[in-house]
Amino acid sequence: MTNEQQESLFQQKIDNELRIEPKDWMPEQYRKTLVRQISQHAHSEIVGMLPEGNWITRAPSLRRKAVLLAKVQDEAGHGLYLYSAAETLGISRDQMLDQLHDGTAKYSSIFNYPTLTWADMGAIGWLVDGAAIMNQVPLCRCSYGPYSRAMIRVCKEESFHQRQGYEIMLTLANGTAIQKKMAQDALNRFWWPAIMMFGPNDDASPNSIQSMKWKIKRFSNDDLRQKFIDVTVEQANILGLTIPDKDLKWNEERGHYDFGTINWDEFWNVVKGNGPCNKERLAARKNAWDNGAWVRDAATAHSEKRDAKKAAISA
Ligand code: FAQ
Repeated sequence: MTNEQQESLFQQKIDNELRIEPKDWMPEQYRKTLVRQISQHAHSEIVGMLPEGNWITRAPSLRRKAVLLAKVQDEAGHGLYLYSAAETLGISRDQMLDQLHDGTAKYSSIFNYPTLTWADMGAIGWLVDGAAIMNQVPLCRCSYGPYSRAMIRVCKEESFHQRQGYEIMLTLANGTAIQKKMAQDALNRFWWPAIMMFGPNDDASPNSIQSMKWKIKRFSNDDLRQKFIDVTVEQANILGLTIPDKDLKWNEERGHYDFGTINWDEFWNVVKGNGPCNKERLAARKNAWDNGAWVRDAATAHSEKRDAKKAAISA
């Protein structure tokens, strides 16, 4: 079969909503796109543990601490499912982590902002996990089998995360004047970075057209951003908080909210490594990797010893 025939069969499979599995033939660019997206997604989950990890020891009650701890552990789990899904494409976890540590792989811009108050745990759950769900539910139907299956469990857990954040915001918004102010301040700081999570506008998104043809992405960056804004405005109204966008207005004709201009200079600055916490986040990850070297070495030595014992018994 020629390469063109293989490509055409591959596209037919995708058009017919069949899943592509690890051992199936796939174009090299499809494999590369998935490695890029899935590994960046995995890195986002584990770097995303850091801003919240910062608050585990300072959660205001035992209940809040237990819930936050469970959420952060879920994020570690998401990272592991996603690294495993990417490994089925022929890249090792060590290679992916090298790419994170040397800055060649990206992770979500949102995790380069600091978490200054407890209300930030509410804003992250409500807005960041809310945006993550909007982006990730369609990924449950991604054409690549291992990624789509991993996303089903991730999304179930993300919806618990979103609710824990919203509940924190609801409690603060109905609390004292100072608590409400704290919630508003967190919304002010996280709103724009959260809507940047969806990536550049469609006309500045080099990967979208091909990724949509391959059904890796089902919706464009702008479509998902709009959906997120439309549902979140209503949630902010229930909280009695104000979204920090003076241009936010219902557009009857479009059936959507119009919103203000996103500061793309800020976005690209953060993506390029110059956000408020990029250096701190990367240093924390590298440190964790170096400090964990003895655990990886011990596990490898144990497994070699076990294999050697088995081999000696069967000899
Ligand atoms: N940050 O052509 P596109 C979470 C890059 S998980 C940094 O539109 P694409 C859970 C993009 O990589 C959050 N870089 O790219 C949680 C590309 O660069 P490259 C992560 C960004 O891939 C919650 C370039 O810009 N979610 O939050 C960003 O088609 C709370 C051009 O962009 C995922 O990873 C950004 N925001 O669309 C954890 C979901 N946006 O690679 C802890 C899966 C774009 O060519 C606490 N990923 N870039 O050098 C996706 O859906 C897609 O990859 C997009 C980007 C939509 C993120």
